[in-house]
Amino acid sequence: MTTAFIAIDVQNDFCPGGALAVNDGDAVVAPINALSVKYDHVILTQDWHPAGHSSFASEHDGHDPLTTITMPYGEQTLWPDHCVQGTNGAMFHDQLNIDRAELIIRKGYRLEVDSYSAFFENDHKTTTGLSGYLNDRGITHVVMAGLATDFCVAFSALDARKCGFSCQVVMDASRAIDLGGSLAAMTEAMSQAGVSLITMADT
Ligand code: VGL
Ligand code: ZN
Repeated sequence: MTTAFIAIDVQNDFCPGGALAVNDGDAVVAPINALSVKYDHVILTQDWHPAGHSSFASEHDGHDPLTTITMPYGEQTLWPDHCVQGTNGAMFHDQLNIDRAELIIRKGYRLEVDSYSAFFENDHKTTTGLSGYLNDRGITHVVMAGLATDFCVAFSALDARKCGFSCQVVMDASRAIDLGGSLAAMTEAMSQAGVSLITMADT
């Protein structure tokens, strides 16, 4: 079995002080650095939005951050402006060790559609190319951790299963936004989909 470790969105804007700070978000850096030397292959994802991205509440008059709207592709949560291409907020946390990363998948760069998952944008159709990349390289198993457990990590894990990969999520190397019960709902969805929810002690 060939395994890739995928570190999801360990970026300044998801860490304390950032535009979309996840509680305790920077606590994932040390365990993720430890995980990144345990597996054959390392991949990073980077949330990478153009200014004025359609997932930003600031683009929708009268709509506040952390509310939802209906987009042509379905329900979309609106966020504060975050991870704008080229800004400091979009950079990886400066303590994240990215030396072993073989691939960086950037996502959310199309103005009209958001992308939580490392595999597909939120229309659940437009591919990032990751599935093909993993298949081409003979990688059959993925281990994931990062930010945020209930959004980009969970959507990536569910899509990994849809694409036929076995998948583990290292829960204590991830932190959640937890919006309206999203952590419990997405944890249940991952379990139902056959994602193994593990801890650092299991790795
Ligand atoms: C994320 C909300 C918006 C994430 C990215 O990385 O979980 N969440 N963009
Ligand atoms: Zn985003």
